[in-house]
Order: sequence, then structure tokens, then C-alpha cells
Amino acid sequence: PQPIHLSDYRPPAYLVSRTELTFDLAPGTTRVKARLHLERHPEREAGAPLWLDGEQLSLKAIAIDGQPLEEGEYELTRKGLSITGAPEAFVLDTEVEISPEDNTALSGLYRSGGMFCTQCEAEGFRRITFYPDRPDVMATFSTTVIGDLTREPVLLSNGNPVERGELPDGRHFVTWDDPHPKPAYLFALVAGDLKKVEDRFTTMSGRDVTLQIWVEEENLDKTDHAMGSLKRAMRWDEEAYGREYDLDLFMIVAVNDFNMGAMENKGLNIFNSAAVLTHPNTATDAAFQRVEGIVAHEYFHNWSGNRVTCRDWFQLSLKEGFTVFRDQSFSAEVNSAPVKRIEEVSFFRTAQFAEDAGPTAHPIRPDSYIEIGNFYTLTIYEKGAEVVRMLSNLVGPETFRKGSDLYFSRFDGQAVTIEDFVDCMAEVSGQDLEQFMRWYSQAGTPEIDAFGEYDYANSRYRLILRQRTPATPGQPEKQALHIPIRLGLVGTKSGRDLSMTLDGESLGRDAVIHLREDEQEFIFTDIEEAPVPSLLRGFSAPVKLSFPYSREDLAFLMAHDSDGFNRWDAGQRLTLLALDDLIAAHRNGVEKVMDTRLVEAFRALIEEGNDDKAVLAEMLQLPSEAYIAEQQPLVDVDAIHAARTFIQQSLAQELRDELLALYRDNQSDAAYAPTPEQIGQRALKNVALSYLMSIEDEVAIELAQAQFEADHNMTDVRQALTLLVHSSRSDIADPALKAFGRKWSHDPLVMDQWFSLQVTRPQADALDRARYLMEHPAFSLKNPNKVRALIGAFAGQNRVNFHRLDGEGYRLLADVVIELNRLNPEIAARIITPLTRWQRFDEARQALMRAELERIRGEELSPNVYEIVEKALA
Ligand code: B3K
Ligand code: ZN
Repeated sequence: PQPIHLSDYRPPAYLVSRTELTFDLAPGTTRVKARLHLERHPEREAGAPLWLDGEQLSLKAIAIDGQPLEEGEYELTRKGLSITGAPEAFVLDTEVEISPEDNTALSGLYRSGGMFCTQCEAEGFRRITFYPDRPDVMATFSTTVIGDLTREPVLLSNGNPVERGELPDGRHFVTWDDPHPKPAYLFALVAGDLKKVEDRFTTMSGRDVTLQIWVEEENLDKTDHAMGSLKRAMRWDEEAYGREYDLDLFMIVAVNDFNMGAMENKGLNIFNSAAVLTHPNTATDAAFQRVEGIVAHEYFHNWSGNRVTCRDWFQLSLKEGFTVFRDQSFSAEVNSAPVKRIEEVSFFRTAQFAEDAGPTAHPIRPDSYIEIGNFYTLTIYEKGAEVVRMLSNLVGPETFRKGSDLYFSRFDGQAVTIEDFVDCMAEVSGQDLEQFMRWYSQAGTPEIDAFGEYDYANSRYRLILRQRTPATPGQPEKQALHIPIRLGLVGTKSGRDLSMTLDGESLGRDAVIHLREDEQEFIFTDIEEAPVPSLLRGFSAPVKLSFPYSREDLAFLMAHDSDGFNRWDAGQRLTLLALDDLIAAHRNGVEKVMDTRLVEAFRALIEEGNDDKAVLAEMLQLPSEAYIAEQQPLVDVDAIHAARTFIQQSLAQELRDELLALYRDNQSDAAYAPTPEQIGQRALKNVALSYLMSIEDEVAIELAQAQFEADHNMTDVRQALTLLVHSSRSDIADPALKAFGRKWSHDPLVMDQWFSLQVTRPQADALDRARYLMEHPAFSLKNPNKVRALIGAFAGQNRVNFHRLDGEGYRLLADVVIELNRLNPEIAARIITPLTRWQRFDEARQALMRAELERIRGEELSPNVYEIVEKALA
């Protein structure tokens, strides 16, 4: 496979103004008729051939303006069809046959359970019909869906239903019309025996919109939270961005087999059932919050993505980075904002930093790709969102809103580029954002080394910042970025933010300074006492910042920083320092000694409490093994696991009474509600329980068993069960696991959790269990949720067992990748990620991981897996 380059972009030879589709559905052979109204692109030369993408289609008929084409009048390849010498404007009719039943890649039209559904982004529409399948071709669509009255009583597509009727032989049809021009990737069709929950929403201009969530009958009681989230998101987008919904109907459909979380098809969002269904008994707090975030995200795409879309797939972050920023802002507003930010950053620094440091590192706007399906990454999404967040902070929220208003009005109905977006921000703010644009073209995580010095004699504080971005594949040299650093100087005597003056200008007590050069010095004057600097508040830029803090400095910031995020981060840094010592001790075979400062800092946290219990729970949480690994030059999985476990157990022993009290004070019988208060309370109680269970004392075991048996809500049940199953005691683990498995065998989303929590147990049998569970009747490699729950969780979260020195963990993952490469290349190329990070480990593991990558490379590979494996072995 050959890479495609951004620099080769050319507009298409023909545009489509209107697309008329007819689907005659049958699982084995579905007939698709397409009538395209085509016109030469004004910027393209006469004679340029028409190119239509098409894959795995069986062409039955083709005609121009009603005249059937002879063989020889068009050229057909495995990738599509071209016609030379077509008129300037004409109507093209095609008819193809496809087989939804055999579509295991879940791209295009496929079957999920008993229903038909589609996934077209990025390039799935070409598996449905011949079409210029690129986002800069936008057409209005009319879609007629013909199905079986009993098998598919419900027939859905984009837009509004305009006609329906019965046909002979127990068939019926519905015709849908979508008046908003859209690229083919936003097309959707769903047909099956579905039931709906309906609600209404009145838009800001007083229009009445019908809201529907379509599910299988047994899930009708799991839609309330998604519906509530949808209405909150619709209102929020009106208030925060002035964006109103633009059709009379908005539908969400839940499907069990889905490659991603959800898809923003115009008027007909299709969701992975895991991203829409919730019930207190089946979904955890985290799942409730995830559903709220994803429902909002897909809804927000109606403007940032659908009304204004991407010119080409290199611009993917234009819609994804912006929309993630929008959903994060929404979630922060409807939940606890500090805890949302902590969660985002903690995930980002673990997963995106690892991507940016690995062989698949790429800029937010890549220069080239082989398979666009591989670019739905943390860099495009989350780093893209961080860059939009920086923009919003640079220009200020009100100006940012002016910029987004301008962007939406100027480009409504168009397919545009990242420059178009940033130019709007530059225009409304008058700021020069040229250097800032490098964030989009340069891969890798910038590293900032900071040094500070207080000059007692002159009451000055001197801060030196140096930036450098490490080389990434294809980008050996990096340029300096424009990095906004929010900071405060916290007085060591007063414990308060000091007011800052820089170059004669008063900055206040919390300010942003701009790092633009490789190295810059900032001298703050009139600083009346020696400060500890609080840098990168709120994670004001997606960088790694190091400062030679002492443990006393960090304990001080943990207690006094006015920025909640940096209070949390100081705790993380303090814990990491303690971990460094313990990791070294473990490696050198020296006895491990617990840092008493850490114990005292944690004791103080518990004693002081926090109005926001979720924040306190986060502060008490130790950094994950994956995040700890990110900080190490060479990852020693066993030492990390041992060191972290040692800290956890030491804290549990030293603070046993405090943790028990914390647990008991936060127990509640109140009816479940996914409110920030309740979620915080549960988080706090469960973090206390996990410390207590780490020493497996009898009281803790009783508490965990009682919490499991009380069966109050899934958050508590799952946490209790996880702790029991992750313990060393099979006498307490096995009965609970069996009971849970029996009780929930009918519910695939709960069974996903049952799989995950078993294969993430640190005990040595985890790998055997993973292999054994792959044979379980509830498991299937064809269902992405199952693959993620079992294989993804084992390889991504069970580090000690995945990285076993006998290489069996790697072998398991490679076996799965090889099978999935044939079934579902997109999922195969994602699940392989842990193997691609081989450079981070010791030589023995490197060799084992590489050997598995080589074994995969020996197969006949899909472009998806090929691209990742080649990069990993390059
Ligand atoms: N836009 C979709 C992504 C689908 C990608 C599939 N290869 C989901 C989202 O970001 O909202
Ligand atoms: Zn998105």
C-alpha cells in the first residue's frame, strides 16, 4: 500500500449536488441503486476523468443520462471506477449488490444482531455504492429503504421521513430526505426490529424537535440518562456557542457491534450500545459520565463536523479536536470541573504522551497516511482538543466565541481546513498565530525544563524556561513552539499567591506567560517573600514540565496551591519521587522503606477533607502503573508493580483507621443517582476500600463482601468484585465471580465488565484465564466490545502479566491480531498498540515483542495492520 500525502490535495473532478439511493435489503444480497447528479468542479480542467470509489461491490448496471454504458466506456478496478469523457453535467445511475452478512469489518452496511446498520466514516460509503467518497463532496440525499415488514419493521436514514408504504411479499419502504448537503461519510441507514423512547426539545428560536432513542426491546429501561444528556447538550450548545439544531427529528440508535464509541451521522447518530445504555444496576458512574460525554460529543458534531466539515482527512482534528474541546467544556460545566480536568489530564499524560513518544507519533495534522482508519488517535482527538483549549485561553473566552461564530457563519455548508479555523481566531483577536500553527504540524511532546531562584536582596524571582521537542519519526529537527504557561508564585510564609510584576507590568496573582524561544528568562519584581512556583496551572499546555522541586516544596503545594489541579499534580509528583526510590530499591534488591513525608501528606489530605469528594478521591489515588512507566527511562514492569503495591500497602497500614472512617462516613443507602455529589462520595468510599483490601485484612474483606452482596448499584458492586477477584484469595474471589457471571449472563455490557475484571487481576494465572475466557460462549472476536474488554484490558491494563518474561502475553496478543486482521482490520490495528511500544522495555522483552511483530508481518496484511507494523519495526 502507498501513502497519501496532504501536499497532493486536489479538488475532485466532479461534485455531486444530489444523491438518490434505494436499498433493497436482504442479509445475503442487498441491492443498492444510486442516482447521482454530477457536475464538473469549477476549478478542474475539462476532460479530467470522473473517479468513483468502490470496494467489494458487484456492479450490475451503469448508465449516464439514462444511456447504459458498455464495457470499455468505463474502467473498473478493485478500488473503484473511472469514466473518461463524461459530460460537464449529467445524471449517473448505478446498481450494485453487496453482502451485509459477510461484512465483519463493520465498515459500510453490515449486520449487528438481527439488524442492518452502517458505519461510513471515514471511507465506508465506498463499500455501499460507487461514489466520490471524500468529505469535500457534499450533496443532499434522498434514501428509500425497502425491508421486510416482520424482520425490519423500522427503517431509518438521515433527515426527515417523507413517504412510506407497503409493497408486495411482506415488504415495505420508507423514503427519507436530508435537505442539508453532506459528505458521504455522514450517511446512515438502520433497519431492524427496534423500539423507541421519544421526547421533545424546543430550540432557542422556538422550533419543536422530536428526539428518539432506538434500542432492542430489552434495553428500553436503559435510555433515560442518554436522553437527559442529549437535552442538556442541546441547550448547552445554544447557550455556549449559539448553535441550534436544524432538523425536526434527532435520532440515536444503539447497536452491539461497533468499532468506535459512536458516530455523528446527520440526524441519525449510531452508537455503540456501551456508549448509550445505562442503568444503575448495570452501568458504573464512569459509564454514566462516558455516555453523557459521548452523547454530547456526537450532538456537537452537528455543527463542528457536519454543517462545517473537513476538506480532506488530514484535517480530521478540525472537527475532532474542536468537538472534544466542546464536550470537555460541557462535561466540566455539568459535573465537577476540577475533577474532570484531573481525569482528562491524567488520561492524556498516560496515553497520548506514550503515543507521541512511540513509533506511530504523528502531528495533529499528519503529512501522510496509508490508512486513515489508523488516524482516529489520541493525538488527533485529545491533543487536538488541548490545542483548541490553548487557543481559547490565548484569545480569551469571549473572543473565542466571536471566532467560533465567525467560523460557523463563514463556512456553513463547506468543507474546510484547520487554517480556516485558526484564521478566524486570528482575525477576531488581532493576534499573530503563525508560530502557534506549529502545534498542528509538529509531532512529539515538548519538554520544558524550568529553574527558579529567589533573590532576597532585591525581592525578585527569576524563572528560566527551556523548551525542546524530541525527534519523532520523520521529524528529526523541531522548532520552538508558542507555549502558554499559567502560573502563580505561592509565598512560603503566607501560603498565598503573591502578586506578580513582570517587566514593569502587573500581572496579578495568577497569570499566563508566553514561552516562544528555546530559552527565556522571566524576572518577577516586588516579590515580597520566597515563593514556590506553581507552574502549568490547569495543564495550560500539553507539555512535560520539570522543575527541581524538593519533597517539602511539593507537600507545601499540595496543601496551599490555589489551583486545585496543581494541588493534585503536586501530590502526583511527590508520589513519583517516592516511587523512584522504591523502584531503585527493588531493582537493587535492597529493603524498601516507606517515605514518611508521603504518609503525612496523605494523612493531612484525609484529615482536612475537601468539599469536593471526587477531587479528594483523585488526590488519594496513586498514579497508575502506566503513568509511572511513562516517567521511567526504561520500563521495569515488575519493579513498578512492586513499588506501587508497596506504597499502597504501607499507606493502608499506616492510615488504616482513617481509611476505615473514610469508608464508613461515605457509605450511603440513598437511591442511586449519577450526580456529582454521589459520584464523589462513591469514589471516595471505594478508594478507601481499595487501600484496605490491598492488605487483605479481615475487616476489609468483610466490607468488600458486604458491599458486593448489598447489590446497591453497579459502581459499588463492580468495585467490590474487582477487589475480591484481584486479591490473592480464591476462596473469596471465585464464589463472587460465579454469582455475578450467572446473574448477568444475559447482558452483554455487564459481561464485558466480568471479562475485564478477571483478566486484569495481578495474579499469575491471568493469562491462562484470558485464553480460557476466549472460549467462553459470551465471548466473540467479531464483537469489538468483547475484544476490548478481554484482550484490550489484558494487554493494556495487566502490565505484569502481559509482559511475562516467557513472552506468552505477547504471543496471545499477536494471535488475536492475526485473526482480527482478516475479520476486522480497524480493530486489529488498534489492539496491537502495546506491542508497538517495544523500545521502552529491556532487551529480553524487546526481542520477544519484535519477534511477535515479525510474525504478524509474515501474514498477508490489511493496509491498517501493515501501516502500524511497518512503523513499529522501522
Ligand atoms: N467521528 C466518529 C469516528 C468514526 C471513525 C471510524 N473509523 C466518532 C466521533 O469522533 O465522534
Ligand atoms: Zn468526534
